[in-house]
Amino acid sequence: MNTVNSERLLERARKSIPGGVNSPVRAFRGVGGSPRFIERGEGSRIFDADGNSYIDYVCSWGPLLLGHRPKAVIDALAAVLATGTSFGAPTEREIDLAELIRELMPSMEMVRLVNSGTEATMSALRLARGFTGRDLCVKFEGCYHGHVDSLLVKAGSGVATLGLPDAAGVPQAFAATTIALPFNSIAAVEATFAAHGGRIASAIVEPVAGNMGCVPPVPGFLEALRSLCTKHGALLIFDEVMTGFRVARGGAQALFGITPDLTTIGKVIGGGLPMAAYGGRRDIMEKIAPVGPVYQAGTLSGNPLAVAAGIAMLSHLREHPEVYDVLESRAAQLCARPLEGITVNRTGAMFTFFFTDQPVTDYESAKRSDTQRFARFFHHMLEGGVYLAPSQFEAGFVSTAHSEADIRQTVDLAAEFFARERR
Ligand code: KE4
Repeated sequence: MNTVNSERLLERARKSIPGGVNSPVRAFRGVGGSPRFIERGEGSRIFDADGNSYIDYVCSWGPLLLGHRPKAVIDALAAVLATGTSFGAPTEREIDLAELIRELMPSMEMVRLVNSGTEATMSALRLARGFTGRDLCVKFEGCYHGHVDSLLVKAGSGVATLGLPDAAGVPQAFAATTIALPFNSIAAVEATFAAHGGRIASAIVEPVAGNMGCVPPVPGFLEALRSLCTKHGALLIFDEVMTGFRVARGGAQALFGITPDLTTIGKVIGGGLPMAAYGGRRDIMEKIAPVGPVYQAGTLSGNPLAVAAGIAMLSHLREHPEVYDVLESRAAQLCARPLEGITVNRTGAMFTFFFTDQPVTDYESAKRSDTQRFARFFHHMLEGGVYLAPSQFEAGFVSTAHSEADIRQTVDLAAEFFARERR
């Protein structure tokens, strides 16, 4: 496969942009080799600077539930461009989108639009502290909630001990406000609330983890988290930036029947434009400025272009619930064939092929995957025209634009890899 132009562009990009990318995972550090510079997308496919085409299972890391350039979104953007790009003042569209979000995710009684998932989670954490008057937050190892200082932490020396910085530049004092626990460990959550219950402002969780690879909750885990938060007066925050409107139209909270106090959403609600939101119980959200004392702001929050794309996306999902039957069917077809030495985790249209023959239920078990073998698989697929997430510890995504033929082509290409390994 000719990648001369991508390689040349990477060399040029590195002179002006750290690693040549505007987000680290895009640099292919997890799999080696040189990232492809993408020129355009259409439906289920992306096309790189050398004219190579790929069936895309990254889908911009989740936003493109309807594939690249869905007509509804493109038409909405064309129309709004005629009116302007930003006003820094309230617009009716923002009300329309907030009402749509509330309709599809009723636990979000009030909504504040922001520009990224990181902004949404950072704001939700601050709001939880402001509402409860407490400082501590519980998170789970392997879950990623954006590059919020206090969430870039790793577990302390033992369960229920305060976190340690997990990235340069994060002060110990910030990390010490967070307790990082094993995902899916009810015992760890119980021990932590027993030790610190009265000091915990919130517990934030990806209800289906996507950022260690796809790891669904074990039965009872989310329920335990819900009841312990209620018992100790802490707020349960569902970070549905990835799962929202993807694993079900109402998100993981609808799928599992759990009502969080706050929810963060993003990705799908922007349809590929920079858009995210946080929201939840009215009594909590009314603590947010200008109504309440918890400050949060944003120049481009509720931006007309992003809001127009979001309204188009969510309106389509509201009017076409059959979308979720298509997503389920395509993803099930993709993950159906048992593969030697592979554990496939999937919830709806998000999935991960872990290169281990053991179950993957948390970050420790995910890390047992053979990342070298995954990297060989990744490049086999890339060379064959299938674009997977360039890391074992990421989720893959199916869109409604993925055809049965796309899935068959993908499954057959993967089978070639495993057959070749056996030779
Ligand atoms: P952003 O700030 O990247 O918009 O959202 C952060 C975020 C928050 N919560 C969850 C559950 C997320 O998955 C994310 C971002 N996800 C990554 C994918 N692993 C985005 C890809 C990237 O970092 O380039």
